Amino acid sequence: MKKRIRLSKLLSYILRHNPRILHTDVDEEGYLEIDVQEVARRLRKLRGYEWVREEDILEILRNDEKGRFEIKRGRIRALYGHTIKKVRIKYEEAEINVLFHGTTKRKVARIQTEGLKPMRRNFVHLSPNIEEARIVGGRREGETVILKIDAAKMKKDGLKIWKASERVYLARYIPPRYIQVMEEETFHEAPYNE
Ligand code: HQG
Repeated sequence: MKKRIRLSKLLSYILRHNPRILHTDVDEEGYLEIDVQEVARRLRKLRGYEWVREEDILEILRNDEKGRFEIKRGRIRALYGHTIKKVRIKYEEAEINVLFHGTTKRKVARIQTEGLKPMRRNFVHLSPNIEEARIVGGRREGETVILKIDAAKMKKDGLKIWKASERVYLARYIPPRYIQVMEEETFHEAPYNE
């Protein structure tokens, strides 16, 4: 794997799940308690990361194509994906009618009976279009299935959905009645949110 991607994945892991790797913690907004310069210094102590400079981290944070990170006053955070329970980021509410969730075929029956759950993370993660959902589902082994979520109906019923980045939306839980399993033949009906 390329050095840059390796570092990006490590930063995601630290910020979302395990800041203790850098002998520090995140606050309730998800920001790491040490600044980027100190992050670089501590990363260099890890085997395989002796090359990391502050600029390498900044470049990854600023150019991440999925909007994974944010930096404020020299401190960094992940914007979604957390398993750390105390992290409570203030997201804006989503203005979107339809969302998608990419998963694998073997999970579908359970999702249809019990709904979409956050599992180990703090939120259920959703995509604004089918292409994105396909990438998410495709990370896992097995046939990808795309679920269509009626976000407009959820909102009408008082259930909240938030926007974490241009490519990632979040919900606490999606009850089965808002979930529809998509068949390949209906994919051409997209785009839905224009
Ligand atoms: C499934 C990555 C059985 C769910 C991605 C998923 C995303 C259920 C898995 C982001 C279930 C959880 C998050 C139920 C949900 N029964 N299975 N009731 N409810 N599931 O990794 O959405 O590149 O926590 O379908 O691209 O796959 O890292 O969620 O398969 O944006 O930035 O349980 O992480 O972003 O898996 O991925 P995950 P996810 P990054």
